[in-house]
Amino acid sequence: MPDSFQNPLDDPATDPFAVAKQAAEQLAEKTGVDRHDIALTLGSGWGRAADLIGETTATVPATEIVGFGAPALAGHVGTLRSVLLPSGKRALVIGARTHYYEGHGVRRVVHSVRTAAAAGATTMVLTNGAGGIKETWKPGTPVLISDHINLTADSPLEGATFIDLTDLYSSRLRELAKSIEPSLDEGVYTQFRGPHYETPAEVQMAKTIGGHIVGMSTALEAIAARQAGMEILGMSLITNLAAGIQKTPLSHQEVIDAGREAEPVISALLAKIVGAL
Ligand code: 8IG
Repeated sequence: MPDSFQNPLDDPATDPFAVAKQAAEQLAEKTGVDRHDIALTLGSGWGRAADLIGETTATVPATEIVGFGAPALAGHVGTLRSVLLPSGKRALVIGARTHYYEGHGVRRVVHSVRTAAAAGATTMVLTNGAGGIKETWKPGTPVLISDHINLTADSPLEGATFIDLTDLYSSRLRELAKSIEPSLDEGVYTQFRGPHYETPAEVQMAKTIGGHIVGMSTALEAIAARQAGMEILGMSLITNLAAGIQKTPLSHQEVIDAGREAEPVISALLAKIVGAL
């Protein structure tokens, strides 16, 4: 890698899968766990699930693993945790999401997913905080992602790589989640580039084309997870109604507060679901 690239993923000549393999090796070395079975990306509002799913056996700052950068937001903890589940399975908890809006390119966005796959994970749990288009969803409502619309105009796939995205958010895992919490609703996640929230007109567009949830993550990660052959469970915490659906302007602080308030409940729910995976 030339010295001019701080992160090898930023060098177009680098194979991102080779970097993910190297990252998985470093992770195995630093955690003492050779293989992980399940990986979870915990978005805003979901962080506490890491403490509830099992016993954390190792915590590694993401910056010590190749391909990961420093966290963009102070509230986004940049760690990778290895957790021993009661079932004996090993979970990799990714608290270090790189968002597309950070502008480092899609390779960096999906690096954690590819690292999890290279570490052996066959199930990818993707969670996020998001805006809701359905008026019946109050802030604090957890929702299963049933499908997505990718409005980033980008893809983690490079070159002529054609990957089927049917049943991307596993109907089997959605049914399993609903067997644990029958009141869980489902919706189509629409990934916008951000970091601005949508205009009310854009929210109406998302609604018209079949979206129910608006957010700034997850869809690109899900595509990479499918490419890696993982089974995907996606969940959104509705922290706010999308612009124009709620009558008052969106405030980042309100979003944070709603996430904080819902966190114990939804984290406990996620822990139950993970226990059944
Ligand atoms: I939290 O209303 C959260 N993230 N795009 N729109 C988009 N992302 C979000 C929103 C929202 N709320």
